[in-house]
Amino acid sequence: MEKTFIMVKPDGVQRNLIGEIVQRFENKGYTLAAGKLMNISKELAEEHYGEHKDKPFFGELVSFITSGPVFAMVWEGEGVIATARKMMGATNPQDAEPGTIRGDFGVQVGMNVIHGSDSPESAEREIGLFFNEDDLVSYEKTISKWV
Ligand code: RTP
Ligand code: MG
Repeated sequence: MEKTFIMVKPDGVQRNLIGEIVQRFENKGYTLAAGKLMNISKELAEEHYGEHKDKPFFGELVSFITSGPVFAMVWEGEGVIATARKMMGATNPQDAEPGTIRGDFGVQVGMNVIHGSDSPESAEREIGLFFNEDDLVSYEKTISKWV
């Protein structure tokens, strides 16, 4: 089954949005496969956001994502990679539609509450950076046939 890496960023944790965000993915019909509250090291942050290493905001991005605990998760379900991106909304919360997570909870591009993998390749890479294979729990929800 398709899996994606989702992370509540330090601003989301500080603002008590872990429950809200988990709830949205549960309500949608996706299944939580793994989750942990953790601090990200500078090394992991630089690796995770490696594609942005030459961007002017890279330093700020790494310092923000390491500034406090994040809640890292793996969510599973049909089309979850692309659908999670829609649920998150545009990168800049001021461009994100109301009803999306960033549209409902964010203001600044540098503090946009949530991260989600942007492709199947990113999802596989990011899940591997944050979780071991045996952290992922595989189970069937009896409600699945109704979603
Ligand atoms: P993310 O990787 O965090 O899920 O966000 P994204 O795919 O929507 O956006 P991406 O282009 O990957 O950018 C990664 C993060 O960098 C910060 N950013 N700051 N100051 C700026 O102009 C700027 N542009 C991007 C954002 O926090 C974005 O989430
Ligand atoms: Mg990205």
